[in-house]
Amino acid sequence: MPHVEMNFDGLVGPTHNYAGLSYGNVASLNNAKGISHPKQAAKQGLVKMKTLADLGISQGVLAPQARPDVNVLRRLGFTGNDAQVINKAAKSDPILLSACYSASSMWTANAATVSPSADTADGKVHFTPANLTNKFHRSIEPETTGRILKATFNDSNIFEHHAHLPENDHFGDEGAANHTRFCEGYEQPGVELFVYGRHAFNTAKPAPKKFPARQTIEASQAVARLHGLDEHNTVFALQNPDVIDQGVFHNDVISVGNQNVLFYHEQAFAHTEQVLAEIQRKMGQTHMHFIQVPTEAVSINDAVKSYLFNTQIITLPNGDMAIIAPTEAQDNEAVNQYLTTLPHLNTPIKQVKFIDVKQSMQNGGGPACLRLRVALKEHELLAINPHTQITNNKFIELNQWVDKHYRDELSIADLADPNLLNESQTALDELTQILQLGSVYPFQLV
Ligand code: SUG
Repeated sequence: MPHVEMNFDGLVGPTHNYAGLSYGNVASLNNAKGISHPKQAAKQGLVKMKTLADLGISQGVLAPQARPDVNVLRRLGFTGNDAQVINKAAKSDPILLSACYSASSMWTANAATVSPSADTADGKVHFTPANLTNKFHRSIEPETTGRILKATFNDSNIFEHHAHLPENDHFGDEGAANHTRFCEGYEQPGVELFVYGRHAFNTAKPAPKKFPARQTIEASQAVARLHGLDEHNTVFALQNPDVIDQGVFHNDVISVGNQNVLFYHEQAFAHTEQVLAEIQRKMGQTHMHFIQVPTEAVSINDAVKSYLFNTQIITLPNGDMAIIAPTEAQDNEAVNQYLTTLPHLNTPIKQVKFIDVKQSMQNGGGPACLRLRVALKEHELLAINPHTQITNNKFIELNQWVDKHYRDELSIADLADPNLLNESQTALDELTQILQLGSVYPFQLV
């Protein structure tokens, strides 16, 4: 196997809950305060990883974050031992407590932006954790994300890890959710598409009116600079502000790419023709397949509900592409009809596979949100921490670990229970041994 694009899925953490924290994300708001099922959520995620591994795709796992984040609660003035901090926060600000409990790090498309070595000036694979400034519960992820990435890609001759961008909305960065890469073969130089929702320093430019644009062009440009990309291998595209206002809070809710394919909704970008022309020009000899889904086939509302574009397009070992869609896409009549015809159109996509990630979907996280893509050459693949790869044994071991530590159900009221912190820390401490990550969590660093 000379080169691959690996998917690193986020393992759903033990405190998975529905707190309604993401204004602009329709599913998160609709399911606010519902009962969550952490054990089922983690198992759905593991089955997804195993399904891809069984299809012949290299699959890895990224550890979740330690929650609740008691250090943040302390920074915000809650005092005493861990149990007292939680008790006090539960009484005086339960919404803040739920934010500090969020298992949102499962959506590893937001963990970082990754540029493969074929694209970067120094020939290293570059990682920049996303600062996620737009949502408080997510803005507390990047430091631990950085440590988990370093423990997973732990060879500094091969992997370059940057600090997350300055923590201000001007540099709001949501990572790979707004980034996709086109290439002929994964090991060959590609073109990286950065999609942004607004200009921070130039407020005269178009921007959504209702929901926030989480990604700025300033952030996208900074990441490209850090990664040693330049004009010839980058395209910056403005997301259509009107669709952000309809619930498309990340570009990966409205478009997805793989190799020479861009699968996108007609309304995804502000200047579609220009964007497509620039991608094709920069791809040179490689013929791009631009698969446009018209509004008359699938409305924005159906796209947002079904996550048709939050699918993973993967290249199977035989060279065909498959689309991995959530079962919600099958349940939606218009979308299911579209997906039934897609393999018969003249495109590289030949198969559709549905997977059940409902627990994540109810917080607005589909198959593509749950994974971070890392294109790797053979020697780079060998340099990854091998314990983070999903094999049959690792799948069994992680399922046993979930069975041992996770609750079946969690309500928002349950978050007031300090035992949940102990359970979570015990589980994660054991996980760092299973994945051989060393000490990555704040509670392990003291
Ligand atoms: O940031 N939901 C996440 C979903 C992220 C999806 N990622 C991508 N599209 N790549 C978010 O909005 C909801 C948490 C809550 O409400 O409990 C949440 O954080």
